[in-house]
Amino acid sequence: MSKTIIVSNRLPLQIKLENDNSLKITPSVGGLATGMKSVHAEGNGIWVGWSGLTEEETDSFTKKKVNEAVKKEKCVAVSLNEQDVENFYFGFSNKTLWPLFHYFMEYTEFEKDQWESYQEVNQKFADVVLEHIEDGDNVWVHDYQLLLLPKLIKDKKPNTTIGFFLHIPYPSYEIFRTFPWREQLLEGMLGADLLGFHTYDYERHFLSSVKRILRLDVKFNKINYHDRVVTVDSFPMGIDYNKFHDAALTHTNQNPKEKSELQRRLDNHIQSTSNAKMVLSIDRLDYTKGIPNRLRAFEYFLNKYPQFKEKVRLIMLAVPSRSNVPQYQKLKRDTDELVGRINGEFATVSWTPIWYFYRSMPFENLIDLYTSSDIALITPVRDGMNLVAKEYVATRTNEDGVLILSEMAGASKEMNEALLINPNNFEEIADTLKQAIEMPTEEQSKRMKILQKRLKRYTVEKWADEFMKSLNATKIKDTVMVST
Ligand code: GDG
Repeated sequence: MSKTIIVSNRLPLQIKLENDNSLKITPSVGGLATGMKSVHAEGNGIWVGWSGLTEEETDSFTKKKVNEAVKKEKCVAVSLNEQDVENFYFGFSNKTLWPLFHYFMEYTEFEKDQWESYQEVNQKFADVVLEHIEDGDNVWVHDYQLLLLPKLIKDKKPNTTIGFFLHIPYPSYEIFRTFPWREQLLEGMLGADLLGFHTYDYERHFLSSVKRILRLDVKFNKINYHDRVVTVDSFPMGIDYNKFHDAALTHTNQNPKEKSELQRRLDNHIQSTSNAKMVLSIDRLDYTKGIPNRLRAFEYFLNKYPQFKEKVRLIMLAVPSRSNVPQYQKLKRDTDELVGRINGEFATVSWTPIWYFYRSMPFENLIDLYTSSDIALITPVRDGMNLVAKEYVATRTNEDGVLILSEMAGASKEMNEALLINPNNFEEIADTLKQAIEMPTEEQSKRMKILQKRLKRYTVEKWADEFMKSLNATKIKDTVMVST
């Protein structure tokens, strides 16, 4: 019986080596893990990825233990050393591909050593996949760390059906053409039978690069490539709607004694400020998320509309991310400084305009934040999709609340009922914030209902299901070649 092999940079498991050398393994609860659950559970399906522990951290005994433990979760670990992690992950993936694909040319490094490491590590992933693959199997590869993997597998096992999904934006041809190893990267991706993107725009940009760089024949969303047809399509990723909605419902009916410390603080704030509006933002501390823009726009808002002083508070959760990459360290310094400056300038004895949390929070606290906030202010300068925007909507069980969303987030393509803004336009953000604060509840509810209906229908499970259906369909259509 054929199976599906899922491949991603990290396994969907948190693996921690405790001080006494024992292992603590907890399954990840993120969106991707949820969406892939049914694909992974089916038959002999396995998930291939890095465990998060380097070879230097694990002696042969521990390595054996890790392998046995992940096997129980139907996972297989790819072994990476410190050098790989430094050059492939922090290097090429996060200093070259991540900034380039998010249009941050000025942050993009083109280092040959790191490119070589990227190729080597993609080969390491391929070797593990090839050890477990049988003719007729499906492989579903995820994200920008593994762009070369489809070809490495296809060359050795032409009878496997390979899908690839990119979780970040695919940039326009004018950006992509600057990449020194552009042909190899495209050919790596074209090893897949189906290439999926979050939006039609990313799909379009990819096809344009293929046409102009490789000069391949493209008809609609099909590419003639050697003796194969590669299909390209968009699959906007959804969320586990019920998980967020149900958690919010339980939360609303919570016994006061069960409330978290954070929720008590939020409640106090609501009482002590006579219902001042709460504006929420949640993101990894990443330069693509538009955090400084948001803070400057909030400062501009307080200056332009002083009537809202003491009447509005921004709660900003910034989750630590890639903190050994210099640009992320700079962003942290800039953010700390901006928050300090704004709070210093506007705070009164009874009011601090920004509550800033630089940490990761447990799921329950995320729900506290989502359900207590009147407005979500999500302003990335580029974002493949942005699931936070969708999660906020799912938790609005009373159908109130307003979502302000950057038009540069993939999610904006499906969320027209949000208030869409250009993240670089301070005035527009400030005016939209005022509009959101003053929006009548009937209008909030009208917009929220439509957004919720759509999210409820196109969940992350549905996303995975549609992708797999399209992947299986490529097997049948394989023989129907596009005329050249
Ligand atoms: C990439 C793309 C694309 C956040 N803080 C905490 C926490 N989170 C959870 C959120 C949400 C997820 O992390 C973040 O997802 P996003 O989609 O917003 O952003 P990226 O991490 O950049 O993800 C993005 C995504 O891949 C999927 O394809 O949408 O465009 O960049 O689910 O809830 N979860 C917990 N504590 C936190 O403090 N528990």
